[in-house]
Amino acid sequence: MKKFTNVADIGNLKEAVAEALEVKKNRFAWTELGRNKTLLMIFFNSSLRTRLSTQKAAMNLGMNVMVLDVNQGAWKLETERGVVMDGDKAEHLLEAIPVMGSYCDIIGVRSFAGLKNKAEDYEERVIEQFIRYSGRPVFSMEAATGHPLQSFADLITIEEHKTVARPKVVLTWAPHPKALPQAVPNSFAEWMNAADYELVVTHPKGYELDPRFVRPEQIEYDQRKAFEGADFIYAKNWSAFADENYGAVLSTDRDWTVDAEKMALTNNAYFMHCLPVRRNMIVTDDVIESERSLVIPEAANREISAQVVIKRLLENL
Ligand code: AN0
Ligand code: CP
Repeated sequence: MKKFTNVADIGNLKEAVAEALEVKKNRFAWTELGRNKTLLMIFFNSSLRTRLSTQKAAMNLGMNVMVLDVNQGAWKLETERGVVMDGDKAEHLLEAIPVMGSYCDIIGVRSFAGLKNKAEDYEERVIEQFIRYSGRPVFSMEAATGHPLQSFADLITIEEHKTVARPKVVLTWAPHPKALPQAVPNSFAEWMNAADYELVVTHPKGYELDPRFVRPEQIEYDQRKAFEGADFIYAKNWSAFADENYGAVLSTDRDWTVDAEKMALTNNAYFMHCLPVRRNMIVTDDVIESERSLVIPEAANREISAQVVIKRLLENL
């Protein structure tokens, strides 16, 4: 593997899950692979899970790890070419990227969608520049349009808990006070479709995702109807994707909050969320605390998905 930004990069999903379960059983079996190799993790945005699980995964492989929070202590970076840099930005990404690449063997990048310029977000300008100019294999730690390490961990978690070959998985929009990217739902849909599960996506009108990820026939606007017979409920908020209101919060209607009454419509479904989650906006306390909640094992599997990805990048150095 040369880079990891989407499901295609990981190849056969059955093989990837099998490798993940092998890694999970014996995570210190490859400590020689990463010896004297350095991972550089670059964060343009906040993180708890990605920061810790990815660092742990790299340490399991024997690597050295460096973490840079670009917005804390580094020079403010200009990302547009051709700008007269007479403002507050002291350095250009076009120098910063090859410099960062010179100190490491592999680079992980977190760079969220700005939600202001749809073309810029959906062209993945920041991570694509890292891929082009760093001279190193690059993996996404959530970029503008996808969060593949999360979706891979979600897939592992579902494979560990499913009781039928092709479970019904429901991705439900839920309310949140602030505008959030579409990265998590985009990737989740991409990976669930690649795994050939029965995917149903439910959200208020206006929240349709990129049809590259969610086919129109997979949408059910009636949330309660969507929940019927579900084996897994995956909750997430996202902002509007459509050109006319890209990045907007169209609704904060708490009638969409996942609660016990709606969970009772399912096939005793498991509840999933990538975290961080706002309780009693996205999901009620009792549902997230219930024995069917998978949020903690799901987060724990982030170490495993990251270890498989970094392991494959190391194997290809
Ligand atoms: C981010 C998002 O929705 O993309 C990160 C999720 C892993 N969430 C928030 O900013 C709350
Ligand atoms: N799920 C996830 O990526 O969490 P963080 O934003 O805390 O890394």
